[in-house]
Amino acid sequence: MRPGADMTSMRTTSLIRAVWLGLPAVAGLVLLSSLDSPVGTSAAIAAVVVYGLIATLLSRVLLISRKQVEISQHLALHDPVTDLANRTLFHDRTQQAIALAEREGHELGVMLLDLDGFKNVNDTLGHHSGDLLLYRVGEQLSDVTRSSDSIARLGGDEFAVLLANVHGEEGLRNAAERVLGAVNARYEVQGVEVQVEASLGATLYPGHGGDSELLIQRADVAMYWAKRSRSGFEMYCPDRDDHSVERLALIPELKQAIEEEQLVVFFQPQADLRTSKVTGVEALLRWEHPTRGFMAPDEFIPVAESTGLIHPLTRYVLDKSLAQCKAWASSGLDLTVAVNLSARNLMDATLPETLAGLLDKHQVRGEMLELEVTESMMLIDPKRSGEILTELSDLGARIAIDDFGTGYTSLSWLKRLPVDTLKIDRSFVMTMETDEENSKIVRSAINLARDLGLEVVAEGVEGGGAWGELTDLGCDHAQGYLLSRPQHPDQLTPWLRDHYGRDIDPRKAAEKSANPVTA
Ligand code: G
Ligand code: G
Ligand code: MN
Repeated sequence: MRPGADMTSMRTTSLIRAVWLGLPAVAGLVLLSSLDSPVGTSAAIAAVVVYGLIATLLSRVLLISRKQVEISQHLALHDPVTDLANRTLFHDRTQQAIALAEREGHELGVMLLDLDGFKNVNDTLGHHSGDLLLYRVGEQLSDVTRSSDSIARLGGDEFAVLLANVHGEEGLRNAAERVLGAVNARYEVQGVEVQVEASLGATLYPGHGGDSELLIQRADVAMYWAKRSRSGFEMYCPDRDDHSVERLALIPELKQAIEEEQLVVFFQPQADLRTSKVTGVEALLRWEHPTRGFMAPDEFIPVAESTGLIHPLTRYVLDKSLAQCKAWASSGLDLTVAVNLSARNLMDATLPETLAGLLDKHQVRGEMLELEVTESMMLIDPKRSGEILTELSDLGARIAIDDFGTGYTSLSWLKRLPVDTLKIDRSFVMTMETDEENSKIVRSAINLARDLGLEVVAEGVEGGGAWGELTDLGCDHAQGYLLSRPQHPDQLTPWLRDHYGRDIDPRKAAEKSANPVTA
C-alpha cells in the first residue's frame, strides 16, 4: 500500500472516532450538570457508557470494512507473490507517466525481464522456493530503481520496470546494465544457492512507441531477441522488427488461418545416397493467404513465435504431416516425414503429450517421424529443451539438428542429447562444387556425424556433382532442388509414384531441376 493512502485512511478513522466519542461525552456532561437526582445521574452515566460502546463498535466495523475494500483494491492491482504491481496497474502507471513525460518534454523507458531457467527452480526445488526467488528478485529490482519508477511482475518469471525519466538510449542502456547487474546474482533459497540470469528488452518513449501497449509489446520483442541471442540485453530497434505493424496485423489473420486451414503443408523429398532411393520427405509450411497471396514461412513463423500461436501452428503441421504420412503408407509409399520445430516448442512441456495423441490418432509409429531443431534453439534453455527432446525421442521420434554448421553447437550436447541426425546447412552444400572451403566443411561435418554414430543429411543438393561428391564422402541422405522443390502433396504424390523404389539418376534429375515444372 502507498504511504499516502495509509495516512489518508488513518486521518479519516481518527475523525470518525472523535465524532462518535466526542459527541456523547459532551451530551453526557450537559446532562450531568442539569440533573441532580442520583438515579438520574446513574441513568445518564449508563446511557453514556452504552453509547460509547456502540460508537466504538460501529467505528471498528466501519474501519474493518474500509480495510477490506482497500485490501481487495490492492489485490486487484498487485501480484500476490511479490506484492509488486500487476500488468493492469503497470499499464496504467505507464500511461500516466507518458502523459507527464509529454507535458514536461522528457523521455521514459520500459524494460521487460525474463529469468532464464526459472522453470528448473520450480521443478527441482518446488513452487514455494520458486515464489521466494521471485520475491527476492522483486526486492533486487526495488533496490536499484528510484521511488518514482515502477516495478511489476507481469506473470510467470516476467518482470517489468518503468523508468519515469531517462536520458535517451544511452541513459536507458546504463539503467538496464544496473538492473541486470542487480538481478543476475546468486540467491539463497531455502538453503540452496540458485544462480539467476535474466534477459532484458527495453523501449524508449517517444522513440519506440507512443502508448503503453506498444512500448510493452516492443520491449517484449526486444526481450525475446535478448533471450534468443543470449546477449542478456537488447534495445528495441525498429529496423530489426521492420514489418512490425504489418506483423501485428497478421496475428488475428494467422489465428484464423489455422482455424480455416489456409495453411498448407508442402513436402520436399529426401533420398538415400547409398541406395539412390527416395526414403522420406520434409514438411515445409506455406500460407495461401486470401488477399496477400502465397506466403513463405519466414514471413509468418516469426509472428507465430512472438505470440503463442506457434503452439497451435506446430500441432497443425504435425497433424497434417502424420495424416499425409499415413495416406502415403496406405498406398504403398513408405516414407518418413520430417517436421520443423520452433524454439518456443522446446519450452512447451505439453508437446510430448500432444505428439503422443497425434501418433495415436493417425496410427503412425513414432519412428516414421523426424523432428528438426536448430542449434540456436537449444541455447535458449538447454536443460529444459533437453528434457523435452528426450520425452519426444522416447515416443520413437528421431531428432535432427537442422541447419547444422550455422549455429553454435556444443559438441558435448550432441552426445548428451538424444540426437539421431545432422542436417548440413544448404549454404555449404549448394556451393560445395565450386567453393573448396565449403566442401571441406561438408566433409568434416560428415566425418563428425559418422564418428558420433549419427545419420547425416545434406540439404540444398542442387547439382549432380554435389550428389556424387556426397556419395563418395559417405553422406547418408540428400535433399534439394536436384530431386524436387517442396511441393503440394497433390503434385508430389505423382512424382513419388514415378520415383519410389526406383534408382534416382542424378544426371537426369539435374536436367529436370534446371527446368522445374513447379516452384
Ligand atoms: O521452404 P522454406 O522457405 O520452406 O522454409 C523456410 C524456413 O521456414 C526454414 O527455416 C524452415 O525450417 C522453416 N519452416 C518451414 N515450415 C515450418 C514449420 O512448419 N514450422 C516451423 N517452425 N518452421 C518451418
Ligand atoms: O531451414 P530448413 O532446413 O528447415 O529449410 C529448408 C529450406 O531450404 C527451405 O526454405 C527450402 O525451400 C530450401 N531448399 C530446399 N532445397 C533447396 C535447394 O536445393 N536449394 C536452395 N536454394 N534451397 C533449398
Ligand atoms: Mn528443416
